[in-house]
Amino acid sequence: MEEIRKIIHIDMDAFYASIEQRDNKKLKGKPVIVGGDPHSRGVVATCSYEARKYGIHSAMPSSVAYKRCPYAYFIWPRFDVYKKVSRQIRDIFYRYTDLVEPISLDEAYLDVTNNKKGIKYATQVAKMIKDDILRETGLTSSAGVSYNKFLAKIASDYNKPNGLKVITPEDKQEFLDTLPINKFHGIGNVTERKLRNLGVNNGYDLRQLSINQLESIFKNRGYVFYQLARGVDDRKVEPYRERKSVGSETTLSSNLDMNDEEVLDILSEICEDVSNRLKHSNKVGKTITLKVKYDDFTKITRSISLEHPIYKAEDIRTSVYNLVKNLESNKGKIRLLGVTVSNLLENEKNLTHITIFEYLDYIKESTKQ
Ligand code: TTP
Ligand code: MG
Repeated sequence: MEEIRKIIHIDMDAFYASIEQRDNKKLKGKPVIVGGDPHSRGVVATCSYEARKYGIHSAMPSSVAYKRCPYAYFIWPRFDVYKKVSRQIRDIFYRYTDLVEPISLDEAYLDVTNNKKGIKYATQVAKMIKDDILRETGLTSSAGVSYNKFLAKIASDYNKPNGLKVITPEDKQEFLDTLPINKFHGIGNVTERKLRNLGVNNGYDLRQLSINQLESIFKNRGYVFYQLARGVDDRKVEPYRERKSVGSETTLSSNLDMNDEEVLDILSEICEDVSNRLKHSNKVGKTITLKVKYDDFTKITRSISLEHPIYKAEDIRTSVYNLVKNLESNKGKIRLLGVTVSNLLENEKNLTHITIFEYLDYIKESTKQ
Protein backbone atom coordinates (compact mmCIF):
# COMPACT_ATOMS: atom_id res chain seq x y z
CA MET A 1 0.00 0.00 0.00
CA GLU A 2 1.13 3.50 -0.77
CA GLU A 3 2.24 5.55 2.18
CA ILE A 4 -0.20 8.22 3.31
CA ARG A 5 1.29 11.60 2.39
CA LYS A 6 1.60 14.57 4.72
CA ILE A 7 0.72 17.78 2.91
CA ILE A 8 0.63 21.29 4.34
CA HIS A 9 -0.96 24.29 2.66
CA ILE A 10 0.17 27.66 4.02
CA ASP A 11 -1.58 30.93 3.20
CA MET A 12 -0.69 34.27 4.75
CA ASP A 13 -3.51 36.24 6.39
CA ALA A 14 -4.65 39.40 4.56
CA PHE A 15 -1.16 39.38 3.13
CA TYR A 16 -0.57 42.89 1.71
CA ALA A 17 -2.76 44.53 4.36
CA SER A 18 -1.02 42.77 7.27
CA ILE A 19 2.35 43.95 5.97
CA GLU A 20 1.06 47.52 5.89
CA GLN A 21 -0.27 47.19 9.45
CA ARG A 22 3.03 45.73 10.57
CA ASP A 23 5.02 48.61 9.07
CA ASN A 24 2.79 51.44 10.27
CA LYS A 25 1.62 51.29 13.89
CA LYS A 26 -1.18 53.74 13.15
CA LEU A 27 -2.89 51.10 11.00
CA LYS A 28 -3.01 48.35 13.64
CA GLY A 29 -6.56 47.20 14.39
CA LYS A 30 -7.96 49.51 11.72
CA PRO A 31 -9.76 48.85 8.44
CA VAL A 32 -6.96 48.95 5.86
CA ILE A 33 -7.52 48.65 2.14
CA VAL A 34 -4.58 48.00 -0.17
CA GLY A 35 -5.22 48.83 -3.80
CA GLY A 36 -6.16 51.64 -6.10
CA ASP A 37 -7.52 55.06 -5.43
CA PRO A 38 -11.27 55.14 -4.70
CA HIS A 39 -11.53 58.40 -6.60
CA SER A 40 -9.93 57.19 -9.81
CA ARG A 41 -11.55 53.83 -10.45
CA GLY A 42 -9.00 51.71 -8.61
CA VAL A 43 -9.79 48.24 -7.27
CA VAL A 44 -9.14 46.55 -3.93
CA ALA A 45 -6.19 44.12 -3.96
CA THR A 46 -6.92 43.02 -0.43
CA CYS A 47 -8.02 44.43 2.89
CA SER A 48 -7.49 43.83 6.60
CA TYR A 49 -9.91 41.65 8.54
CA GLU A 50 -11.23 44.82 10.22
CA ALA A 51 -12.27 46.05 6.74
CA ARG A 52 -13.85 42.71 5.79
CA LYS A 53 -16.50 43.31 8.46
CA TYR A 54 -17.90 45.99 6.16
CA GLY A 55 -18.26 43.51 3.31
CA ILE A 56 -15.15 44.74 1.55
CA HIS A 57 -13.14 42.18 -0.43
CA SER A 58 -10.50 41.66 -3.14
CA ALA A 59 -11.37 42.84 -6.67
CA MET A 60 -14.10 45.19 -5.48
CA PRO A 61 -13.88 48.72 -6.91
CA SER A 62 -12.23 50.95 -4.33
CA SER A 63 -15.08 53.42 -4.76
CA VAL A 64 -17.53 50.79 -3.47
CA ALA A 65 -15.18 50.03 -0.58
CA TYR A 66 -15.09 53.73 0.18
CA LYS A 67 -18.88 53.90 0.35
CA ARG A 68 -18.96 50.94 2.73
CA CYS A 69 -16.27 52.33 4.97
CA PRO A 70 -15.21 55.94 4.33
CA TYR A 71 -12.94 55.91 7.37
CA ALA A 72 -10.80 53.06 6.06
CA TYR A 73 -7.15 53.72 5.29
CA PHE A 74 -6.51 53.33 1.55
CA ILE A 75 -2.93 52.29 0.88
CA TRP A 76 -1.08 52.06 -2.41
CA PRO A 77 0.57 48.61 -2.84
CA ARG A 78 4.31 48.23 -2.24
CA PHE A 79 5.15 45.17 -4.32
CA ASP A 80 8.87 45.21 -3.53
CA VAL A 81 8.13 44.77 0.16
CA TYR A 82 5.57 42.00 -0.49
CA LYS A 83 8.07 40.15 -2.68
CA LYS A 84 10.73 40.39 -0.04
CA VAL A 85 8.42 38.86 2.58
CA SER A 86 7.43 36.20 0.06
CA ARG A 87 11.09 35.19 -0.31
CA GLN A 88 11.49 35.14 3.47
CA ILE A 89 8.61 32.72 3.97
CA ARG A 90 9.81 30.57 1.09
CA ASP A 91 13.22 30.27 2.75
CA ILE A 92 11.48 29.11 5.91
CA PHE A 93 9.63 26.39 3.96
CA TYR A 94 12.90 25.10 2.50
CA ARG A 95 14.25 24.47 5.99
CA TYR A 96 11.68 21.73 6.32
CA THR A 97 11.38 20.31 2.81
CA ASP A 98 12.49 20.85 -0.79
CA LEU A 99 9.05 19.78 -1.99
CA VAL A 100 7.60 23.29 -1.96
CA GLU A 101 5.10 24.41 -4.58
CA PRO A 102 4.48 28.15 -4.39
CA ILE A 103 1.07 29.09 -5.76
CA SER A 104 1.37 32.84 -5.31
CA LEU A 105 3.40 35.31 -3.26
CA ASP A 106 1.61 34.30 -0.06
CA GLU A 107 0.61 30.69 -0.61
CA ALA A 108 2.36 27.32 -1.03
CA TYR A 109 1.94 23.59 -0.76
CA LEU A 110 4.56 21.56 1.11
CA ASP A 111 5.02 17.81 1.11
CA VAL A 112 6.52 17.05 4.54
CA THR A 113 6.11 13.26 4.45
CA ASN A 114 9.89 12.93 4.63
CA ASN A 115 10.86 16.30 6.06
CA LYS A 116 14.44 17.46 6.64
CA LYS A 117 13.99 17.59 10.42
CA GLY A 118 12.63 14.06 10.72
CA ILE A 119 9.49 15.27 12.49
CA LYS A 120 6.81 12.64 12.61
CA TYR A 121 3.70 14.78 12.82
CA ALA A 122 2.83 17.17 10.00
CA THR A 123 0.77 19.21 12.45
CA GLN A 124 3.90 19.88 14.44
CA VAL A 125 5.78 20.93 11.29
CA ALA A 126 2.91 23.29 10.42
CA LYS A 127 3.01 24.80 13.89
CA MET A 128 6.78 25.30 13.73
CA ILE A 129 6.51 26.96 10.31
CA LYS A 130 3.77 29.30 11.55
CA ASP A 131 5.94 30.19 14.55
CA ASP A 132 9.01 30.80 12.35
CA ILE A 133 6.98 33.03 10.05
CA LEU A 134 5.58 35.05 12.95
CA ARG A 135 8.96 35.42 14.64
CA GLU A 136 10.85 36.34 11.50
CA THR A 137 8.33 38.47 9.63
CA GLY A 138 5.92 39.57 12.35
CA LEU A 139 2.99 38.19 10.32
CA THR A 140 0.38 35.51 10.93
CA SER A 141 -0.46 32.74 8.52
CA SER A 142 -2.97 29.93 8.30
CA ALA A 143 -2.05 26.31 7.74
CA GLY A 144 -4.04 23.34 6.57
CA VAL A 145 -2.74 19.83 7.14
CA SER A 146 -4.03 16.74 5.42
CA TYR A 147 -3.09 13.81 3.21
CA ASN A 148 -3.63 15.57 -0.12
CA LYS A 149 -3.50 19.04 -1.67
CA PHE A 150 -7.24 19.50 -2.06
CA LEU A 151 -8.00 18.88 1.61
CA ALA A 152 -4.93 20.78 2.84
CA LYS A 153 -6.05 23.86 0.94
CA ILE A 154 -9.59 23.70 2.22
CA ALA A 155 -8.24 23.21 5.74
CA SER A 156 -6.03 26.32 5.60
CA ASP A 157 -9.08 28.37 4.69
CA TYR A 158 -11.16 26.87 7.46
CA ASN A 159 -10.34 29.02 10.46
CA LYS A 160 -8.49 31.96 9.07
CA PRO A 161 -6.84 34.15 10.33
CA ASN A 162 -4.01 32.49 12.29
CA GLY A 163 -5.66 29.11 11.83
CA LEU A 164 -4.30 25.60 12.00
CA LYS A 165 -6.68 22.91 10.87
CA VAL A 166 -6.04 19.21 10.35
CA ILE A 167 -8.23 16.95 8.26
CA THR A 168 -7.46 13.29 8.88
CA PRO A 169 -8.64 10.37 6.75
CA GLU A 170 -11.08 9.62 9.59
CA ASP A 171 -12.81 12.98 9.61
CA LYS A 172 -12.57 13.89 5.95
CA GLN A 173 -16.05 12.66 5.02
CA GLU A 174 -17.95 14.60 7.62
CA PHE A 175 -15.96 17.66 6.63
CA LEU A 176 -16.57 17.30 2.90
CA ASP A 177 -20.26 16.52 3.29
CA THR A 178 -20.97 19.95 4.73
CA LEU A 179 -18.64 21.78 2.34
CA PRO A 180 -20.42 24.19 -0.06
CA ILE A 181 -20.10 23.08 -3.64
CA ASN A 182 -18.18 26.14 -4.84
CA LYS A 183 -15.31 25.29 -2.47
CA PHE A 184 -14.49 22.14 -4.41
CA HIS A 185 -11.41 22.44 -6.58
CA GLY A 186 -12.17 22.96 -10.25
CA ILE A 187 -15.79 23.95 -9.73
CA GLY A 188 -16.05 27.33 -11.39
CA ASN A 189 -19.10 29.49 -11.91
CA VAL A 190 -20.51 27.53 -14.86
CA THR A 191 -20.32 24.17 -13.09
CA GLU A 192 -21.55 25.61 -9.82
CA ARG A 193 -24.68 26.89 -11.53
CA LYS A 194 -25.29 23.52 -13.20
CA LEU A 195 -24.88 21.68 -9.90
CA ARG A 196 -27.11 24.06 -7.97
CA ASN A 197 -29.79 23.64 -10.63
CA LEU A 198 -29.62 19.93 -9.92
CA GLY A 199 -30.12 20.64 -6.22
CA VAL A 200 -26.49 19.89 -5.39
CA ASN A 201 -25.37 22.43 -2.82
CA ASN A 202 -22.75 20.62 -0.75
CA GLY A 203 -20.40 17.64 -0.71
CA TYR A 204 -23.07 15.35 0.65
CA ASP A 205 -25.41 16.15 -2.24
CA LEU A 206 -22.53 15.65 -4.67
CA ARG A 207 -21.75 12.24 -3.20
CA GLN A 208 -25.32 11.09 -3.89
CA LEU A 209 -24.69 11.34 -7.66
CA SER A 210 -23.39 8.13 -9.21
CA ILE A 211 -20.28 8.06 -11.35
CA ASN A 212 -22.51 7.48 -14.36
CA GLN A 213 -24.69 10.46 -13.60
CA LEU A 214 -21.67 12.68 -13.06
CA GLU A 215 -19.96 11.54 -16.24
CA SER A 216 -23.09 11.98 -18.29
CA ILE A 217 -23.38 15.58 -17.09
CA PHE A 218 -19.73 16.61 -16.85
CA LYS A 219 -17.99 14.04 -19.06
CA ASN A 220 -14.36 13.65 -18.00
CA ARG A 221 -14.60 15.99 -15.04
CA GLY A 222 -17.41 13.96 -13.55
CA TYR A 223 -14.82 11.48 -12.41
CA VAL A 224 -12.75 14.18 -10.71
CA PHE A 225 -15.81 15.47 -8.84
CA TYR A 226 -16.65 11.92 -7.83
CA GLN A 227 -13.17 11.56 -6.37
CA LEU A 228 -13.12 14.96 -4.65
CA ALA A 229 -16.47 14.31 -2.94
CA ARG A 230 -14.73 11.28 -1.40
CA GLY A 231 -11.54 13.15 -0.49
CA VAL A 232 -9.38 11.58 -3.20
CA ASP A 233 -6.75 13.76 -4.90
CA ASP A 234 -3.51 12.26 -6.21
CA ARG A 235 -1.88 15.45 -7.47
CA LYS A 236 1.74 15.73 -6.40
CA VAL A 237 3.37 18.75 -4.84
CA GLU A 238 5.39 20.11 -7.77
CA PRO A 239 8.54 21.97 -6.70
CA TYR A 240 9.09 25.51 -7.92
CA ARG A 241 10.31 26.49 -11.36
CA GLU A 242 10.63 30.06 -12.53
CA ARG A 243 7.33 30.92 -14.15
CA LYS A 244 7.57 31.89 -17.79
CA SER A 245 3.91 31.20 -18.32
CA VAL A 246 0.73 30.44 -16.44
CA GLY A 247 -1.41 27.62 -17.72
CA SER A 248 -3.94 24.98 -16.92
CA GLU A 249 -5.10 21.88 -18.74
CA THR A 250 -7.63 19.09 -18.45
CA THR A 251 -7.39 15.55 -19.72
CA LEU A 252 -10.72 14.25 -20.88
CA SER A 253 -11.50 10.72 -19.85
CA SER A 254 -14.08 10.40 -22.58
CA ASN A 255 -13.03 12.00 -25.83
CA LEU A 256 -15.00 14.85 -27.35
CA ASP A 257 -15.57 16.42 -30.75
CA MET A 258 -14.44 19.99 -31.24
CA ASN A 259 -18.07 20.90 -31.95
CA ASP A 260 -19.40 19.55 -28.64
CA GLU A 261 -20.83 22.29 -26.47
CA GLU A 262 -18.95 20.77 -23.54
CA VAL A 263 -15.66 21.84 -25.12
CA LEU A 264 -16.47 25.53 -24.72
CA ASP A 265 -17.63 24.97 -21.14
CA ILE A 266 -14.41 23.20 -20.25
CA LEU A 267 -12.31 25.87 -21.93
CA SER A 268 -14.27 28.54 -20.10
CA GLU A 269 -13.41 26.96 -16.76
CA ILE A 270 -9.78 26.50 -17.74
CA CYS A 271 -9.70 30.24 -18.58
CA GLU A 272 -11.15 31.03 -15.15
CA ASP A 273 -8.48 28.90 -13.53
CA VAL A 274 -5.68 30.56 -15.53
CA SER A 275 -7.09 33.99 -14.71
CA ASN A 276 -7.14 33.20 -10.98
CA ARG A 277 -3.56 32.04 -11.12
CA LEU A 278 -2.53 35.20 -12.94
CA LYS A 279 -4.31 37.34 -10.36
CA HIS A 280 -2.64 35.52 -7.53
CA SER A 281 0.83 35.85 -8.99
CA ASN A 282 0.04 39.42 -9.98
CA LYS A 283 0.87 38.87 -13.63
CA VAL A 284 -0.62 39.82 -16.97
CA GLY A 285 0.31 38.26 -20.31
CA LYS A 286 0.25 39.07 -24.00
CA THR A 287 0.34 35.64 -25.61
CA ILE A 288 -2.54 33.20 -25.32
CA THR A 289 -1.98 29.61 -26.37
CA LEU A 290 -4.53 26.88 -26.89
CA LYS A 291 -3.32 23.29 -26.76
CA VAL A 292 -5.33 20.39 -28.08
CA LYS A 293 -4.35 16.73 -27.98
CA TYR A 294 -6.24 14.27 -30.12
CA ASP A 295 -6.99 10.63 -29.46
CA ASP A 296 -4.29 9.57 -31.93
CA PHE A 297 -1.82 11.43 -29.65
CA THR A 298 -1.10 14.18 -32.13
CA LYS A 299 -0.94 17.57 -30.53
CA ILE A 300 -1.48 21.05 -31.87
CA THR A 301 -0.95 24.44 -30.30
CA ARG A 302 -2.30 27.72 -31.61
CA SER A 303 -1.23 31.09 -30.23
CA ILE A 304 -2.35 34.63 -30.51
CA SER A 305 -0.33 37.64 -29.41
CA LEU A 306 -2.16 40.72 -28.26
CA GLU A 307 -1.06 44.30 -28.21
CA HIS A 308 -2.09 44.77 -24.58
CA PRO A 309 -1.55 42.24 -21.81
CA ILE A 310 -4.61 40.65 -20.19
CA TYR A 311 -5.47 38.62 -17.09
CA LYS A 312 -9.26 38.50 -16.91
CA ALA A 313 -11.09 35.24 -17.53
CA GLU A 314 -13.42 36.78 -20.10
CA ASP A 315 -10.54 38.33 -22.06
CA ILE A 316 -8.62 35.05 -22.10
CA ARG A 317 -11.79 33.27 -23.12
CA THR A 318 -12.37 35.64 -26.05
CA SER A 319 -8.89 34.89 -27.41
CA VAL A 320 -9.27 31.16 -26.83
CA TYR A 321 -12.67 31.02 -28.55
CA ASN A 322 -11.14 32.83 -31.52
CA LEU A 323 -8.39 30.24 -31.67
CA VAL A 324 -10.99 27.47 -31.50
CA LYS A 325 -12.91 29.01 -34.41
CA ASN A 326 -9.85 28.74 -36.62
CA LEU A 327 -9.15 25.09 -35.85
CA GLU A 328 -9.81 22.42 -38.41
CA SER A 329 -12.77 20.55 -36.93
CA ASN A 330 -12.13 17.22 -38.62
CA LYS A 331 -8.90 16.31 -36.89
CA GLY A 332 -10.54 13.66 -34.73
CA LYS A 333 -11.58 13.28 -31.12
CA ILE A 334 -10.05 15.48 -28.46
CA ARG A 335 -8.49 14.01 -25.34
CA LEU A 336 -6.86 17.04 -23.72
CA LEU A 337 -7.45 20.79 -23.65
CA GLY A 338 -5.10 23.41 -22.26
CA VAL A 339 -4.71 27.17 -22.12
CA THR A 340 -1.50 29.04 -21.37
CA VAL A 341 -0.78 32.72 -21.00
CA SER A 342 2.84 33.71 -21.60
CA ASN A 343 4.93 36.81 -22.29
CA LEU A 344 4.23 37.78 -18.71
CA LEU A 345 4.56 41.18 -17.09
CA GLU A 346 3.87 42.44 -13.58
CA ASN A 347 0.28 43.50 -13.18
CA GLU A 348 0.64 46.80 -11.43
CA LYS A 349 -1.80 48.69 -13.55
CA ASN A 350 -4.92 46.72 -12.81
CA LEU A 351 -4.77 47.58 -9.16
CA THR A 352 -4.99 51.26 -9.83
CA HIS A 353 -7.04 51.62 -12.99
CA ILE A 354 -10.04 49.84 -14.26
CA THR A 355 -12.02 51.15 -17.17
CA ILE A 356 -15.59 52.29 -16.84
CA PHE A 357 -16.62 49.19 -18.83
CA GLU A 358 -14.90 46.90 -16.37
CA TYR A 359 -16.61 48.74 -13.58
CA LEU A 360 -20.03 48.31 -15.21
CA ASP A 361 -19.29 44.62 -15.75
CA TYR A 362 -18.43 44.30 -12.11
CA ILE A 363 -21.70 45.91 -11.03
CA LYS A 364 -23.60 43.60 -13.39
CA GLU A 365 -21.79 40.53 -12.04
CA SER A 366 -22.25 41.44 -8.42
CA THR A 367 -25.97 42.07 -8.74
CA LYS A 368 -26.60 38.75 -10.53
CA GLN A 369 -26.69 36.52 -7.43
P1 TTP B 1 -5.21 35.91 -0.86
O1 TTP B 1 -4.41 34.89 -0.11
O2 TTP B 1 -6.36 35.45 -1.68
O3 TTP B 1 -5.80 36.99 0.16
P2 TTP B 1 -5.17 37.59 1.50
O4 TTP B 1 -3.88 36.94 1.86
O5 TTP B 1 -5.12 39.07 1.37
O6 TTP B 1 -6.27 37.27 2.57
P3 TTP B 1 -6.64 35.85 3.24
O7 TTP B 1 -6.40 36.04 4.71
O8 TTP B 1 -8.07 35.61 2.91
O9 TTP B 1 -5.73 34.83 2.64
O10 TTP B 1 -4.26 36.75 -1.81
C1 TTP B 1 -2.93 37.09 -1.44
C2 TTP B 1 -2.57 38.47 -1.94
O11 TTP B 1 -2.74 38.53 -3.36
C3 TTP B 1 -3.45 39.56 -1.37
O12 TTP B 1 -2.97 40.06 -0.13
C4 TTP B 1 -3.45 40.59 -2.47
C5 TTP B 1 -3.23 39.81 -3.75
N1 TTP B 1 -4.51 39.72 -4.50
C6 TTP B 1 -4.80 40.68 -5.47
O13 TTP B 1 -4.00 41.59 -5.70
N2 TTP B 1 -5.99 40.61 -6.15
C7 TTP B 1 -6.92 39.61 -5.92
O14 TTP B 1 -8.00 39.60 -6.54
C8 TTP B 1 -6.60 38.61 -4.92
C9 TTP B 1 -7.58 37.51 -4.61
C10 TTP B 1 -5.40 38.71 -4.25
MG1 MG C 1 -3.68 34.88 1.87
